[in-house]
Amino acid sequence: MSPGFSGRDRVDDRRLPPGQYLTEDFPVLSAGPTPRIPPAEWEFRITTESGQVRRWSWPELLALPSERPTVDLHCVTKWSKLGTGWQGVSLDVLLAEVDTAADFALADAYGGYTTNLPLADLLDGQAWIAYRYEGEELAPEHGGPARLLVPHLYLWKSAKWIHGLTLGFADEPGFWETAGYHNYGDPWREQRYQGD
Ligand SMILES: Nc1nc2c(c(=O)[nH]1)N[C@H]1C(S)=C(S)[C@@H](COP(=O)(O)O)O[C@H]1N2
Ligand SMILES: [Mo]
Repeated sequence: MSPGFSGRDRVDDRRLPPGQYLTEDFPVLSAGPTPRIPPAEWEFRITTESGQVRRWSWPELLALPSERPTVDLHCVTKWSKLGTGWQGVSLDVLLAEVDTAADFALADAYGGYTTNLPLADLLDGQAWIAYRYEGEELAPEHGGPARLLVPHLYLWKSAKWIHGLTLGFADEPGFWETAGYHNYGDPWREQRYQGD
């Protein structure tokens, strides 16, 4: 049997964006040390364009309705991991509680990491504040206690140790976007670097 002959492999090929390879393990990619945030001190906040701040404590986040998405992950360093299982709160639920007409979001993480996205990419079932992975608490090295999960974009957009979102009308580049990575990062259009 040649590789790629079975139905299963063909399905996997269709789920693999251009230039990516499949991996079974879950690599850790962090630009700095892993912050340790005690849940009692953790909070998630959304700051709107008018300067209003909506905050959720850890128990408040856990009390919100959650979803269990199964998604494919695509890292710009070219590994993809298919069918990963998460639990978290949809950004639709959180953003419904703020009054905004903003076009862009800048996500910021404990430790200082930032990444920017159009607000539309956080809506309509496309993004979560994820706090469980494959039935377990999310490990600190993968962003625990909670991370942003935006699987339709390259994984650098999924800020680990998420702390908040700042909403506005200007698109402010984040950590990797300032360093030359693509502003949007669609893996299916292979938007790795500025100019792709
Ligand atoms: N806070 C923070 N989030 C981050 C990063 C980081 O360095 N700091 N790295 C990003 C990159 S480049 C990738 S590929 C993924 C890696 O997630 P993982 O370590 O869980 O595989 O996290 C993203 N989120
Ligand atoms: Mo990455």
